[in-house]
Amino acid sequence: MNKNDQLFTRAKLAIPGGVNSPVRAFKAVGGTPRFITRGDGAYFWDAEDQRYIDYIGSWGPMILGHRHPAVHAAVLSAAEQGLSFGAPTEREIELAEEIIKLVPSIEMVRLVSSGTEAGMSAIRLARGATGRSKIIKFEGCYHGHADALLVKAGSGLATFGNPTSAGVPPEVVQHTLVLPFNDVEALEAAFKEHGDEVACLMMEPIAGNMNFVRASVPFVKRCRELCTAHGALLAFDEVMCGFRVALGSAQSLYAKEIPGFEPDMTVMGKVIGGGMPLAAFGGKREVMSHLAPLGAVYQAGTLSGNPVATACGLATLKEIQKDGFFTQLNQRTQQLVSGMTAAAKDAGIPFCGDSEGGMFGFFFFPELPQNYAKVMTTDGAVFNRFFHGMLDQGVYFAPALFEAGFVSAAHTAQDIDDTIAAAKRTFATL
Ligand code: KE4
Repeated sequence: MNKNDQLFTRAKLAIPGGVNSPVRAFKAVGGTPRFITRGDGAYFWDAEDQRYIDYIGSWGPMILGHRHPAVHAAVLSAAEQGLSFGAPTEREIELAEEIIKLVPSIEMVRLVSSGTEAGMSAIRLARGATGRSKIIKFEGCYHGHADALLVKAGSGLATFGNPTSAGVPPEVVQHTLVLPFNDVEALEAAFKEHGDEVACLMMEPIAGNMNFVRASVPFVKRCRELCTAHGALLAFDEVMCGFRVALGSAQSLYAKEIPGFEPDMTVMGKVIGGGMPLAAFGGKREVMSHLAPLGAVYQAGTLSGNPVATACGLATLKEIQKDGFFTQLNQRTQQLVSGMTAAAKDAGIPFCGDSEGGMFGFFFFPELPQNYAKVMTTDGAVFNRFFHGMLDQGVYFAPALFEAGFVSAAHTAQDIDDTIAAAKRTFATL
């Protein structure tokens, strides 16, 4: 048994499934998960000291690549001052101000420690602010594992083919309407029947938990109009897209197509923490003012706004604002997707992909799927053979069909070319 096998055997004795988050267990793709010892730039190394080009980036946070000097310097110097105080610090204000500056729809923001916590809190806030109970989410979208949102989630659950989680009592999800993504008709019907009971509609603008499925512009426009018409709050879950697909996040891309478009609330995570436990939810002042200690909606957290995490997040947000950052990241990611698509074509394999900023997805289909039902028809066996073919050549893609991939600023044109060459060789084996 090699070191990864040994570690996995040991891990499974002490930790359920040997992992602290299900998708890491390789259950969907088979084989032994790689136990990572260190990362540097676009790469990380496993317990066998095997190097991989990393296209996970911790599922989004590592947009600068691993061990960015300015980020590590900021984290180490913050740590020198103390790890956590449970009292307000100036850096929390700085990070809040930075998020507000970069995402104009956000007038106030609350920092928390995970995307799940941010999404769960946003739902409670929407319900408290509107006095309503119903929420709308979409099949294939994942907003963290809070009970009310764990219904037909598109991340780990969909990979296990289990549309709802055990342990969620039916009464907890009775207020959660799950609609097909990109389906305006179903949306209209739901609002027609329940519109005035809906507290909020939560959506991933680009569904990275279905690999990579864009909400169409007409669909987003209709979500906005119907929420406005019925007094429901539109919540954009940008935990994955936030500061990843564009500096202004996904909502800035839709605002280019829909004049004046803004969500009422935004949920963020991943990149804003730069790899440390930090997430956030924000929105209009009159909505956010319902939050304790100002208002009646309770929400709290021991490590919320943690001083080391905020230093990491601030240093990360500083770097992504540098000239040309997203232009180059966009180019690199597009180079990857078009190179792989061309290689698949040459091998006669149905394949398509899409990308925005540093986020990408690909499918073994001739054209991009628009919803969860279509994504579910993917041939998982082909995907799994592709995944392992690339892994064996030192290229680490998401170990699950329903996950997006991520390119960092540290990935060079050579890394992309090497990845495409590895894909050529792998396609030939399919
Ligand atoms: P966390 O609680 O994992 O920080 O965030 C939950 C979440 C909320 N919203 C969106 C759009 C998300 O993508 C996520 C988390 N994404 C998964 C990957 N699909 C995290 C990886 C994992 O579960 O291990």
